[in-house]
Amino acid sequence: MIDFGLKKTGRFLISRLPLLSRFFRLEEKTLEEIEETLIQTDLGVNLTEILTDRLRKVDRQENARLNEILCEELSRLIQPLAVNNPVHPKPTVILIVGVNGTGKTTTIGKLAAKYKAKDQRVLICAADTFRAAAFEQLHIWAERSGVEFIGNPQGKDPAAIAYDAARAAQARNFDVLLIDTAGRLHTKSNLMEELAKVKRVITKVIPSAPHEVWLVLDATVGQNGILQAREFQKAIGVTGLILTKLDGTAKGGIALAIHHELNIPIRFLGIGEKLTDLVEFEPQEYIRSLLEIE
Ligand SMILES: Nc1nc2c(ncn2[C@@H]2O[C@H](COP(=O)(O)OP(=O)(O)O)[C@@H](O)[C@H]2O)c(=O)[nH]1
Ligand SMILES: [Mg+2]
Repeated sequence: MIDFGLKKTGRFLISRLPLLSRFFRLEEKTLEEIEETLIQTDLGVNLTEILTDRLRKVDRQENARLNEILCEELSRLIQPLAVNNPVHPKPTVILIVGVNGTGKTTTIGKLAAKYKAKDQRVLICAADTFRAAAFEQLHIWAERSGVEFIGNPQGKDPAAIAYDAARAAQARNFDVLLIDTAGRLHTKSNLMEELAKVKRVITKVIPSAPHEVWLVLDATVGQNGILQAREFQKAIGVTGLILTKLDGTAKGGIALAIHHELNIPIRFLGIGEKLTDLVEFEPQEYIRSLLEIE
């Protein structure tokens, strides 16, 4: 079974649903218990309601395992979303955006290592000029993952830094350019304007770029992540999501809520602080792991 960082969520579900994995008959009281428990894993009200409605209709005479019924119904509700242009021209430019502290810089380090392991030449760019330590933090991740790094510790203009990075990636034939950005400015509209500007200058250098804009969301903030995603989507457009810190929460239902509510594919999950703690999201496997089904 793939490790999606769901130990805590799985354990929570098992402890709250003593009937899980045993034979039972669906009764109204059980359904309410299931509903409450699912909401507590941050599966969201909408998805939970649809799910319990379906469970209500399951033939009550039929004996079945609760987690298997849940798995079957959830799997039907959660279908894979098409990924935006899976094959991109070189250099593939990926802009990483998100609120402060969600794990952008860490995730870039992990992504860099992943691409490098596939023999890709990777350049990572520090375009977060707001946070004082951002340059050095990304530099350390570049060394850890063994990829090239570009930035300007004195730089004040993220668009200028991103511009130089796009030029360098093109001139030096990199396969992938990952750009780190700020998650906080004096105001939200400042941040969105800055990100839009970064996006524009990249397009100036490479007309088809950025090929991806990935939004990093912290799984522990729960439903708030959905609001963040809507804001970023509206302001700059998002082609994929990365959900971090799943290892630290019993609210692993949030990935499915996000998948259900937003029409944006989740690409990766962060399941720890180490270089290798990043896995590709696969909805069906995720549901099985969530419900502790082998
Ligand atoms: N447990 C856990 N911690 C993470 C994960 N991803 C990032 N972090 C931690 O979250 C904190 C903020 O990460 P950072 O990359 O600096 O966030 P940024 O502000 O978005 O760039 C750091 O302490 C990271 O180690 C994850 O998947 N799991
Ligand atoms: Mg950062």
